[in-house]
Amino acid sequence: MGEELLVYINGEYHPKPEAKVSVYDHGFLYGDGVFEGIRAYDGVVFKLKEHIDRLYHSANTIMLDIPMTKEEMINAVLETLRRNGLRTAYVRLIVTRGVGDLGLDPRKCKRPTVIIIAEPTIVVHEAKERGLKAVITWVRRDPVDTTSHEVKSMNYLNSILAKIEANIANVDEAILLDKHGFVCEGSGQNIFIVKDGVITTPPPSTGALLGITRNTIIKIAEKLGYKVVERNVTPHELFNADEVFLTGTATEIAPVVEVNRRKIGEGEIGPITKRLMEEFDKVVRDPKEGILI
Ligand code: PXG
Repeated sequence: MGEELLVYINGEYHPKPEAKVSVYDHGFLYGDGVFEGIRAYDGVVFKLKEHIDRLYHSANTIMLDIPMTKEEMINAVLETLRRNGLRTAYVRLIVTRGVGDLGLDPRKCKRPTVIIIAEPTIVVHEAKERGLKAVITWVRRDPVDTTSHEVKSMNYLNSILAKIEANIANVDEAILLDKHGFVCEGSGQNIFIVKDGVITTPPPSTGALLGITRNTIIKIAEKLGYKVVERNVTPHELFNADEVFLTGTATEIAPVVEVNRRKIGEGEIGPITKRLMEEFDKVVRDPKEGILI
């Protein structure tokens, strides 16, 4: 199955084994580009418009002129899914500065490279069903560093270093603090804590990405009648929360049951997390919440 997949590169579809970009592409040489991870559920591309908006905002900040309108980009994503016969999928949309020379100067890059990969599945956390173990890593998020925060750029070394820390500690995920020592987010997920029925998530001033799943969860939680607060969270509050969970497009909702060897709550998936997971599962399949393939 995998080898029959078609990958979109600059308007053309290439079989997966032949889907290649130049070593002179500045996305490869410098991480000079932006991307989105998007999911489709049963024919609904969840929050596609929001992902496209974020991609274009990221591109605008790094002065990368995407050579397509948003509408053309949406159609290209939908067409890639159709050509691959996929109704449930994980989509990676990448726009790099394009092919240049070995210097940094982006003026040498005449045309951005647009890539759309659609895979039938992505499993980020096999431990999601039983709850994740996590460690707080030494790697920090810097809220004023555009490459690690508001701009969803191709520079993910901080997140990868954090993930390496999790691997070394033999746990599932890493939690990053901001430069003040407040809890920020996971390597590629936003974080929430639940205490006495109140749901709290760190503000973007910590350097946390304004995740599309984060927004969805806030809306679902409020609709279910929970109080949701955005404020700084200390590691102490994290250790002593009743429930902790991570959210992201790839991860969806992942309960966290242990942080730096401290058991969270009862050490199992909490009732509010469970409730949100059930509701999330319905929302992502709602045609009103996305664009139909
Ligand atoms: N924070 C960061 C730093 C992210 O990269 C999220 C939060 C969640 O955002 P959304 O909009 O998806 O709810 C992300 C998501 C992965 C993976 O394998 C995750 C992301 C990118 C690439 C891979 O989990 N970004």
